[in-house]
Amino acid sequence: PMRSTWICPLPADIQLPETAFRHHTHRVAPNQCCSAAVQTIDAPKDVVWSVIRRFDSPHAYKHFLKSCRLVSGDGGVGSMREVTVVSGIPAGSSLERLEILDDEELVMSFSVVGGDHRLRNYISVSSVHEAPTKAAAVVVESYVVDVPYGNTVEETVAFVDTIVKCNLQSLAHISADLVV
Ligand code: A9S
Repeated sequence: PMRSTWICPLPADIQLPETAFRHHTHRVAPNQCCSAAVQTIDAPKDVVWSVIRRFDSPHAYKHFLKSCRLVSGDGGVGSMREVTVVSGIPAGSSLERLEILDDEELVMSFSVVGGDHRLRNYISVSSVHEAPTKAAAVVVESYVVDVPYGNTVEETVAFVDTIVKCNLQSLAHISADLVV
């Protein structure tokens, strides 16, 4: 019988406070996979955080999303949103719950609780840090998700990593533009 294990997918050599490793350590079941992406952004961390913290507005920087509406809550922890996806993606909508919104530590986390797509039990955690060279920020985003029936871990990680990296690049552009 296989049991779930605790995994931190961050590169071991990355320069981050110890708390970051804690926020990005996930419980991963045998039918799940876990990965992370890191993005340096040419903007102060508070500017980056101001974009990430808007649970009602993920389509401000996630280009695969067409619209978002809050279906419950006011944008605080426990709020639910329904996002719709742009055409060309094999999905229609996703129902998501805000799990963590920490304005002190700059950590946000949401989980996918429904929708017509294949990323069952997706959980994402994002944290914002000050880069060693001050004016810049470093964003770390990690996730856990079920490996869809008929797919491999490698396929699933490749698919999700592509979306997450794309979102982080877009976040970098939008945050940098807010500074100028
Ligand atoms: O929204 C995110 O932060 C990350 C991901 C991986 C979102 C993926 C997605 O919204 C699609 C882009 C529609 C792809 C979901 C929930 C399922 C997909 O298949």
